[in-house]
Amino acid sequence: MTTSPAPTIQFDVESIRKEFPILHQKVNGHQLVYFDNAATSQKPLAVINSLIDYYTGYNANIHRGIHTLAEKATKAYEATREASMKFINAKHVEEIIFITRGVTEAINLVSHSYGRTFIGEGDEIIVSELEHHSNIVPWQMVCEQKGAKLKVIPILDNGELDFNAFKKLLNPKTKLVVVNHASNALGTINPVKDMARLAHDAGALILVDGAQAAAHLPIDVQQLDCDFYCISSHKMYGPTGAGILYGKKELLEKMPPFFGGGEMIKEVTFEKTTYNDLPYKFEAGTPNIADVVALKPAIDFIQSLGKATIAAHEHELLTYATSQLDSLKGIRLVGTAAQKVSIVSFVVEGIHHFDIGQMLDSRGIAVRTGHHCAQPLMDRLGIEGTVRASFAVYNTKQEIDKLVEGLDRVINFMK
Ligand code: C6P
Repeated sequence: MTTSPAPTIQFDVESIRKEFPILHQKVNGHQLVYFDNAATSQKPLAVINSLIDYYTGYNANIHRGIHTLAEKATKAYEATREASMKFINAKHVEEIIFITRGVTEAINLVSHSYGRTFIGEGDEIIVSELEHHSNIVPWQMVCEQKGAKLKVIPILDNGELDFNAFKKLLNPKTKLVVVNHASNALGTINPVKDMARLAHDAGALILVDGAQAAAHLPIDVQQLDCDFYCISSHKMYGPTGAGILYGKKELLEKMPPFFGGGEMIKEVTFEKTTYNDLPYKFEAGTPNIADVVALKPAIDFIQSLGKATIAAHEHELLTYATSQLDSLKGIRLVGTAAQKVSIVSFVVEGIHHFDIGQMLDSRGIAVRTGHHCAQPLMDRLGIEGTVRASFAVYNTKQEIDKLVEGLDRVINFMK
Protein backbone atom coordinates (compact mmCIF):
# COMPACT_ATOMS: atom_id res chain seq x y z
CA MET A 1 0.00 0.00 0.00
CA THR A 2 1.27 3.46 -0.83
CA THR A 3 0.04 7.00 -0.63
CA SER A 4 -0.79 6.97 -4.36
CA PRO A 5 -4.48 7.41 -5.23
CA ALA A 6 -6.44 4.30 -4.42
CA PRO A 7 -8.21 2.57 -7.31
CA THR A 8 -11.96 2.10 -7.08
CA ILE A 9 -12.85 -0.60 -4.62
CA GLN A 10 -13.87 -3.80 -6.35
CA PHE A 11 -15.60 -5.53 -3.50
CA ASP A 12 -18.49 -5.19 -1.13
CA VAL A 13 -17.17 -4.89 2.41
CA GLU A 14 -20.52 -5.91 3.91
CA SER A 15 -20.46 -9.24 2.11
CA ILE A 16 -16.87 -9.77 3.27
CA ARG A 17 -17.92 -9.05 6.85
CA LYS A 18 -20.53 -11.80 6.61
CA GLU A 19 -17.69 -14.28 6.25
CA PHE A 20 -16.32 -13.30 9.68
CA PRO A 21 -18.80 -14.44 12.34
CA ILE A 22 -16.79 -13.03 15.26
CA LEU A 23 -17.35 -9.47 14.05
CA HIS A 24 -21.09 -9.71 14.62
CA GLN A 25 -21.20 -9.40 18.37
CA LYS A 26 -21.56 -6.79 21.05
CA VAL A 27 -18.68 -6.12 23.41
CA ASN A 28 -19.47 -4.17 26.57
CA GLY A 29 -22.87 -3.36 25.13
CA HIS A 30 -21.52 -1.97 21.85
CA GLN A 31 -21.10 -3.42 18.39
CA LEU A 32 -17.52 -4.75 18.25
CA VAL A 33 -15.04 -2.65 16.31
CA TYR A 34 -11.95 -4.79 15.84
CA PHE A 35 -8.88 -2.68 15.18
CA ASP A 36 -6.22 -5.03 16.55
CA ASN A 37 -5.51 -6.79 13.29
CA ALA A 38 -1.74 -6.31 13.49
CA ALA A 39 -1.79 -8.46 16.63
CA THR A 40 -3.94 -11.11 14.99
CA SER A 41 -6.59 -10.99 12.30
CA GLN A 42 -10.02 -12.60 12.54
CA LYS A 43 -10.79 -15.79 10.62
CA PRO A 44 -13.27 -16.28 7.80
CA LEU A 45 -15.77 -19.14 7.85
CA ALA A 46 -13.76 -20.99 5.21
CA VAL A 47 -10.85 -21.26 7.66
CA ILE A 48 -13.05 -22.22 10.62
CA ASN A 49 -14.90 -24.82 8.52
CA SER A 50 -11.66 -26.25 7.25
CA LEU A 51 -10.61 -26.97 10.85
CA ILE A 52 -13.97 -28.62 11.55
CA ASP A 53 -13.77 -30.65 8.32
CA TYR A 54 -10.29 -31.83 9.19
CA TYR A 55 -11.12 -32.94 12.73
CA THR A 56 -14.49 -34.44 11.83
CA GLY A 57 -13.47 -35.97 8.53
CA TYR A 58 -9.83 -36.94 8.11
CA ASN A 59 -7.72 -36.31 11.21
CA ALA A 60 -4.63 -38.52 10.80
CA ASN A 61 -0.88 -38.24 10.98
CA ILE A 62 0.81 -37.33 7.72
CA HIS A 63 3.60 -38.74 5.54
CA ARG A 64 3.55 -41.96 7.58
CA GLY A 65 0.31 -43.88 7.18
CA ILE A 66 -0.79 -45.67 4.06
CA HIS A 67 -4.45 -45.66 5.09
CA THR A 68 -7.02 -43.47 3.40
CA LEU A 69 -7.33 -40.83 6.12
CA ALA A 70 -3.55 -40.42 6.35
CA GLU A 71 -3.34 -40.00 2.61
CA LYS A 72 -6.10 -37.41 2.62
CA ALA A 73 -4.48 -35.46 5.47
CA THR A 74 -1.07 -35.60 3.74
CA LYS A 75 -2.59 -34.33 0.51
CA ALA A 76 -4.32 -31.44 2.25
CA TYR A 77 -1.13 -30.50 4.16
CA GLU A 78 0.94 -30.55 0.99
CA ALA A 79 -1.74 -28.58 -0.88
CA THR A 80 -1.07 -25.70 1.52
CA ARG A 81 2.62 -25.93 0.65
CA GLU A 82 1.79 -25.57 -3.06
CA ALA A 83 -0.56 -22.66 -2.32
CA SER A 84 2.10 -20.99 -0.14
CA MET A 85 4.69 -21.35 -2.88
CA LYS A 86 2.37 -19.57 -5.32
CA PHE A 87 1.34 -16.98 -2.69
CA ILE A 88 4.91 -15.69 -2.37
CA ASN A 89 6.09 -16.79 -5.81
CA ALA A 90 8.82 -19.10 -4.53
CA LYS A 91 10.70 -20.99 -7.21
CA HIS A 92 10.55 -24.43 -5.57
CA VAL A 93 7.95 -26.02 -3.35
CA GLU A 94 10.67 -27.39 -1.05
CA GLU A 95 11.61 -23.81 -0.19
CA ILE A 96 8.46 -23.62 1.93
CA ILE A 97 9.04 -24.81 5.50
CA PHE A 98 6.05 -25.01 7.83
CA ILE A 99 6.60 -23.97 11.39
CA THR A 100 4.36 -24.41 14.38
CA ARG A 101 4.29 -20.88 15.68
CA GLY A 102 4.84 -17.93 13.41
CA VAL A 103 7.51 -15.44 12.50
CA THR A 104 9.13 -15.85 15.93
CA GLU A 105 9.83 -19.51 15.29
CA ALA A 106 10.89 -18.91 11.69
CA ILE A 107 13.49 -16.35 12.78
CA ASN A 108 14.69 -18.59 15.59
CA LEU A 109 15.08 -21.46 13.13
CA VAL A 110 17.30 -19.34 10.90
CA SER A 111 19.24 -17.86 13.82
CA HIS A 112 19.93 -21.30 15.26
CA SER A 113 20.64 -23.11 12.04
CA TYR A 114 22.18 -20.48 9.77
CA GLY A 115 23.29 -18.00 12.42
CA ARG A 116 25.14 -20.37 14.68
CA THR A 117 26.78 -22.19 11.76
CA PHE A 118 27.80 -19.44 9.39
CA ILE A 119 28.24 -16.36 11.59
CA GLY A 120 31.44 -16.09 13.57
CA GLU A 121 33.63 -13.83 15.62
CA GLY A 122 33.92 -10.28 14.30
CA ASP A 123 31.08 -10.74 11.80
CA GLU A 124 28.27 -8.21 11.76
CA ILE A 125 24.49 -8.53 11.65
CA ILE A 126 22.51 -5.45 10.70
CA VAL A 127 19.05 -4.98 12.25
CA SER A 128 16.83 -1.94 12.06
CA GLU A 129 15.52 0.31 14.79
CA LEU A 130 12.01 -0.56 13.57
CA GLU A 131 12.21 -4.23 14.48
CA HIS A 132 9.88 -6.28 16.63
CA HIS A 133 11.70 -7.99 19.53
CA SER A 134 11.47 -11.29 17.66
CA ASN A 135 13.80 -9.89 14.99
CA ILE A 136 16.24 -8.45 17.54
CA VAL A 137 16.63 -10.87 20.43
CA PRO A 138 17.46 -14.04 18.43
CA TRP A 139 20.27 -12.11 16.68
CA GLN A 140 21.56 -10.68 19.96
CA MET A 141 21.75 -14.28 21.19
CA VAL A 142 23.75 -15.30 18.10
CA CYS A 143 26.09 -12.34 18.60
CA GLU A 144 26.61 -13.19 22.27
CA GLN A 145 27.39 -16.81 21.50
CA LYS A 146 29.52 -16.29 18.44
CA GLY A 147 31.27 -13.01 19.23
CA ALA A 148 29.58 -11.20 16.35
CA LYS A 149 28.34 -7.59 16.44
CA LEU A 150 24.85 -6.20 16.08
CA LYS A 151 24.63 -2.99 14.06
CA VAL A 152 21.47 -0.89 14.00
CA ILE A 153 19.97 1.10 11.10
CA PRO A 154 18.55 4.27 12.66
CA ILE A 155 15.21 5.74 11.66
CA LEU A 156 14.27 9.24 10.61
CA ASP A 157 11.76 11.15 12.73
CA ASN A 158 8.86 10.15 10.46
CA GLY A 159 9.51 6.46 11.06
CA GLU A 160 11.31 5.69 7.80
CA LEU A 161 14.63 3.89 7.80
CA ASP A 162 17.64 6.12 7.25
CA PHE A 163 18.69 4.55 3.97
CA ASN A 164 21.99 6.43 3.76
CA ALA A 165 22.91 5.23 7.22
CA PHE A 166 22.09 1.68 6.09
CA LYS A 167 24.43 2.00 3.12
CA LYS A 168 27.22 3.18 5.42
CA LEU A 169 26.73 0.26 7.81
CA LEU A 170 27.30 -2.33 5.08
CA ASN A 171 30.88 -3.58 4.86
CA PRO A 172 32.76 -6.83 4.17
CA LYS A 173 32.11 -7.98 7.77
CA THR A 174 28.33 -7.81 7.27
CA LYS A 175 26.98 -11.34 7.07
CA LEU A 176 23.26 -10.74 7.43
CA VAL A 177 20.71 -7.94 7.22
CA VAL A 178 17.42 -8.52 9.04
CA VAL A 179 14.50 -6.18 8.54
CA ASN A 180 10.72 -6.19 8.53
CA HIS A 181 8.77 -5.67 5.34
CA ALA A 182 6.40 -3.46 7.33
CA SER A 183 6.65 -2.19 10.90
CA ASN A 184 4.03 -3.43 13.35
CA ALA A 185 4.36 -0.35 15.56
CA LEU A 186 4.28 2.43 12.94
CA GLY A 187 3.18 0.79 9.70
CA THR A 188 6.27 1.92 7.73
CA ILE A 189 6.87 -0.15 4.60
CA ASN A 190 10.59 -0.76 4.15
CA PRO A 191 12.39 -0.81 0.79
CA VAL A 192 13.37 -4.45 1.16
CA LYS A 193 14.10 -5.00 -2.52
CA ASP A 194 16.71 -2.24 -2.57
CA MET A 195 18.05 -3.42 0.76
CA ALA A 196 18.43 -6.96 -0.60
CA ARG A 197 20.38 -5.67 -3.60
CA LEU A 198 22.75 -3.67 -1.41
CA ALA A 199 23.14 -6.50 1.10
CA HIS A 200 24.04 -8.89 -1.71
CA ASP A 201 26.49 -6.39 -3.21
CA ALA A 202 28.21 -6.37 0.18
CA GLY A 203 28.29 -10.18 0.21
CA ALA A 204 25.61 -10.49 2.91
CA LEU A 205 22.26 -12.26 3.07
CA ILE A 206 18.91 -10.69 3.93
CA LEU A 207 16.08 -12.03 6.07
CA VAL A 208 12.72 -10.29 5.77
CA ASP A 209 10.14 -10.43 8.56
CA GLY A 210 6.86 -10.45 6.66
CA ALA A 211 4.54 -10.58 9.69
CA GLN A 212 2.81 -7.30 8.83
CA ALA A 213 3.04 -7.64 5.07
CA ALA A 214 1.53 -11.02 4.29
CA ALA A 215 -2.12 -9.94 4.47
CA HIS A 216 -1.57 -6.54 2.89
CA LEU A 217 1.30 -6.29 0.41
CA PRO A 218 2.14 -8.28 -2.70
CA ILE A 219 4.99 -10.67 -1.90
CA ASP A 220 7.25 -11.99 -4.61
CA VAL A 221 10.34 -13.50 -3.02
CA GLN A 222 12.05 -13.95 -6.38
CA GLN A 223 11.53 -10.33 -7.30
CA LEU A 224 12.58 -9.12 -3.84
CA ASP A 225 15.51 -11.52 -4.07
CA CYS A 226 15.43 -12.04 -0.31
CA ASP A 227 17.18 -15.06 1.15
CA PHE A 228 14.64 -15.76 3.89
CA TYR A 229 11.05 -14.55 4.29
CA CYS A 230 8.96 -15.22 7.42
CA ILE A 231 5.16 -15.30 7.75
CA SER A 232 2.68 -15.89 10.59
CA SER A 233 -0.54 -17.57 9.49
CA HIS A 234 -2.62 -15.93 12.22
CA LYS A 235 -1.94 -12.42 10.94
CA MET A 236 -3.24 -13.29 7.46
CA TYR A 237 -6.71 -14.65 8.33
CA GLY A 238 -5.31 -18.12 9.04
CA PRO A 239 -5.20 -20.08 12.29
CA THR A 240 -2.66 -19.61 15.07
CA GLY A 241 0.06 -22.22 15.48
CA ALA A 242 1.30 -22.19 11.90
CA GLY A 243 3.63 -20.16 9.77
CA ILE A 244 5.88 -20.20 6.76
CA LEU A 245 9.63 -19.92 6.54
CA TYR A 246 10.77 -19.35 2.98
CA GLY A 247 14.45 -19.88 2.29
CA LYS A 248 16.39 -20.11 -0.96
CA LYS A 249 16.90 -23.78 -1.73
CA GLU A 250 20.69 -23.62 -1.95
CA LEU A 251 20.85 -22.00 1.50
CA LEU A 252 18.40 -24.37 3.16
CA GLU A 253 20.34 -27.26 1.70
CA LYS A 254 23.59 -26.22 3.33
CA MET A 255 21.98 -25.35 6.68
CA PRO A 256 21.96 -27.97 9.46
CA PRO A 257 18.59 -29.04 10.93
CA PHE A 258 17.19 -27.05 13.87
CA PHE A 259 15.14 -29.77 15.59
CA GLY A 260 16.07 -33.44 15.51
CA GLY A 261 13.51 -36.24 15.64
CA GLY A 262 11.08 -38.12 13.46
CA GLU A 263 10.37 -37.09 9.87
CA MET A 264 13.56 -35.06 9.46
CA ILE A 265 15.75 -38.14 8.97
CA LYS A 266 16.61 -40.56 6.17
CA GLU A 267 18.33 -43.18 8.29
CA VAL A 268 19.20 -43.38 11.97
CA THR A 269 21.88 -45.53 13.55
CA PHE A 270 23.68 -44.91 16.83
CA GLU A 271 26.80 -44.17 14.83
CA LYS A 272 25.34 -41.70 12.34
CA THR A 273 22.09 -40.18 11.20
CA THR A 274 21.42 -38.92 7.71
CA TYR A 275 18.88 -36.18 7.18
CA ASN A 276 15.80 -36.00 5.03
CA ASP A 277 15.49 -33.86 1.93
CA LEU A 278 13.96 -30.40 1.98
CA PRO A 279 11.56 -29.32 3.29
CA TYR A 280 11.23 -32.23 5.73
CA LYS A 281 14.74 -31.75 7.10
CA PHE A 282 13.30 -28.76 8.98
CA GLU A 283 9.95 -30.27 9.97
CA ALA A 284 10.82 -32.69 12.78
CA GLY A 285 7.97 -34.41 14.59
CA THR A 286 4.25 -34.33 13.94
CA PRO A 287 3.52 -30.85 12.63
CA ASN A 288 0.44 -28.76 13.34
CA ILE A 289 -1.46 -30.50 10.56
CA ALA A 290 -4.90 -28.99 11.14
CA ASP A 291 -3.71 -25.41 11.22
CA VAL A 292 -1.47 -25.80 8.19
CA VAL A 293 -4.42 -27.36 6.32
CA ALA A 294 -6.61 -24.40 7.34
CA LEU A 295 -3.99 -21.91 6.19
CA LYS A 296 -4.88 -22.76 2.59
CA PRO A 297 -8.41 -21.30 2.71
CA ALA A 298 -6.87 -18.16 4.26
CA ILE A 299 -4.50 -17.90 1.29
CA ASP A 300 -7.40 -18.58 -1.07
CA PHE A 301 -9.44 -15.85 0.65
CA ILE A 302 -6.68 -13.28 0.09
CA GLN A 303 -6.03 -14.46 -3.47
CA SER A 304 -9.73 -14.39 -4.37
CA LEU A 305 -9.95 -10.71 -3.38
CA GLY A 306 -6.54 -9.86 -4.79
CA LYS A 307 -3.82 -7.94 -2.97
CA ALA A 308 -4.39 -4.84 -5.11
CA THR A 309 -8.06 -4.67 -4.12
CA ILE A 310 -7.24 -5.29 -0.47
CA ALA A 311 -4.52 -2.63 -0.55
CA ALA A 312 -6.86 -0.12 -2.18
CA HIS A 313 -9.52 -0.60 0.49
CA GLU A 314 -7.04 -0.52 3.36
CA HIS A 315 -5.30 2.51 1.90
CA GLU A 316 -8.61 4.34 1.87
CA LEU A 317 -9.12 3.43 5.54
CA LEU A 318 -5.58 4.52 6.41
CA THR A 319 -5.93 7.87 4.65
CA TYR A 320 -9.32 8.50 6.25
CA ALA A 321 -8.18 7.52 9.76
CA THR A 322 -4.99 9.57 9.44
CA SER A 323 -6.85 12.73 8.49
CA GLN A 324 -9.61 12.23 11.08
CA LEU A 325 -7.20 11.54 13.93
CA ASP A 326 -4.89 14.34 12.86
CA SER A 327 -7.75 16.79 13.18
CA LEU A 328 -8.47 15.76 16.79
CA LYS A 329 -6.98 18.17 19.30
CA GLY A 330 -4.52 16.53 21.68
CA ILE A 331 -3.58 13.64 19.37
CA ARG A 332 -0.12 13.22 17.91
CA LEU A 333 0.38 10.66 15.18
CA VAL A 334 3.53 8.58 15.56
CA GLY A 335 4.97 7.29 12.29
CA THR A 336 4.15 9.27 9.18
CA ALA A 337 6.23 7.48 6.56
CA ALA A 338 5.28 8.02 2.93
CA GLN A 339 4.69 4.29 2.42
CA LYS A 340 2.62 2.61 5.10
CA VAL A 341 0.43 -0.42 5.67
CA SER A 342 -2.89 0.25 7.35
CA ILE A 343 -1.62 1.00 10.85
CA VAL A 344 -2.09 4.25 12.76
CA SER A 345 -0.16 4.77 15.97
CA PHE A 346 -0.70 7.79 18.15
CA VAL A 347 -0.28 9.30 21.58
CA VAL A 348 -2.78 11.49 23.36
CA GLU A 349 -1.44 14.46 25.25
CA GLY A 350 -1.68 13.99 29.00
CA ILE A 351 -3.48 10.60 28.89
CA HIS A 352 -1.72 7.27 29.27
CA HIS A 353 -2.15 4.98 26.25
CA PHE A 354 -3.34 2.18 28.54
CA ASP A 355 -6.23 4.34 29.85
CA ILE A 356 -7.20 5.22 26.28
CA GLY A 357 -7.24 1.53 25.37
CA GLN A 358 -9.43 0.65 28.33
CA MET A 359 -11.89 3.42 27.66
CA LEU A 360 -12.13 2.49 24.00
CA ASP A 361 -12.71 -1.13 25.02
CA SER A 362 -15.62 -0.04 27.19
CA ARG A 363 -17.13 1.26 23.93
CA GLY A 364 -16.50 -2.03 22.14
CA ILE A 365 -13.42 -0.79 20.26
CA ALA A 366 -10.41 -3.12 20.34
CA VAL A 367 -7.02 -1.44 19.84
CA ARG A 368 -3.56 -2.32 21.08
CA THR A 369 -1.64 -0.12 23.49
CA GLY A 370 1.93 -0.21 24.75
CA HIS A 371 5.32 -0.69 23.19
CA HIS A 372 4.13 -3.27 20.63
CA CYS A 373 7.15 -5.49 21.35
CA ALA A 374 9.36 -2.75 19.90
CA GLN A 375 10.96 -1.21 22.99
CA PRO A 376 14.13 0.06 21.26
CA LEU A 377 11.89 1.89 18.76
CA MET A 378 9.85 3.47 21.57
CA ASP A 379 13.11 4.52 23.27
CA ARG A 380 14.26 6.17 20.05
CA LEU A 381 10.93 8.00 19.79
CA GLY A 382 11.15 9.06 23.43
CA ILE A 383 7.82 7.52 24.36
CA GLU A 384 6.71 4.60 26.47
CA GLY A 385 4.12 3.38 24.03
CA THR A 386 1.30 4.31 21.69
CA VAL A 387 -2.30 3.52 20.95
CA ARG A 388 -2.40 1.50 17.74
CA ALA A 389 -5.34 0.94 15.43
CA SER A 390 -4.61 -1.55 12.67
CA PHE A 391 -7.07 -2.20 9.86
CA ALA A 392 -8.00 -5.26 7.86
CA VAL A 393 -10.03 -5.92 4.77
CA TYR A 394 -13.32 -6.15 6.74
CA ASN A 395 -13.01 -2.75 8.45
CA THR A 396 -15.04 0.27 7.42
CA LYS A 397 -14.97 4.05 7.57
CA GLN A 398 -17.99 3.95 9.86
CA GLU A 399 -15.90 2.01 12.35
CA ILE A 400 -13.19 4.67 12.12
CA ASP A 401 -15.85 7.28 12.89
CA LYS A 402 -16.66 5.34 16.06
CA LEU A 403 -12.99 5.35 17.04
CA VAL A 404 -12.72 9.09 16.46
CA GLU A 405 -15.93 9.77 18.35
CA GLY A 406 -14.76 7.55 21.21
CA LEU A 407 -11.42 9.31 21.38
CA ASP A 408 -13.07 12.70 21.29
CA ARG A 409 -15.20 11.72 24.29
CA VAL A 410 -12.27 10.25 26.19
CA ILE A 411 -10.16 13.35 25.62
CA ASN A 412 -12.97 15.67 26.74
CA PHE A 413 -13.79 13.46 29.74
CA MET A 414 -10.18 13.41 30.93
CA LYS A 415 -9.63 17.16 30.50
N1 C6P B 1 3.32 -8.59 16.32
C1 C6P B 1 1.67 -7.09 17.29
O1 C6P B 1 0.69 -6.84 17.98
P1 C6P B 1 4.44 -14.04 15.99
O2 C6P B 1 4.05 -13.66 17.39
O3 C6P B 1 5.62 -14.96 15.97
O4 C6P B 1 3.31 -14.48 15.15
O5 C6P B 1 4.93 -12.68 15.30
C2 C6P B 1 5.95 -11.92 15.87
C3 C6P B 1 6.10 -10.65 15.10
C4 C6P B 1 7.24 -10.46 14.34
N2 C6P B 1 7.41 -9.37 13.58
C5 C6P B 1 6.48 -8.42 13.51
C6 C6P B 1 6.71 -7.24 12.61
C7 C6P B 1 5.29 -8.55 14.25
O6 C6P B 1 4.36 -7.62 14.14
C8 C6P B 1 5.11 -9.67 15.08
C9 C6P B 1 3.89 -9.81 15.95
C10 C6P B 1 2.10 -8.53 17.11
O7 C6P B 1 2.30 -6.22 16.71
C11 C6P B 1 2.18 -9.25 18.42
S1 C6P B 1 3.48 -8.63 19.43
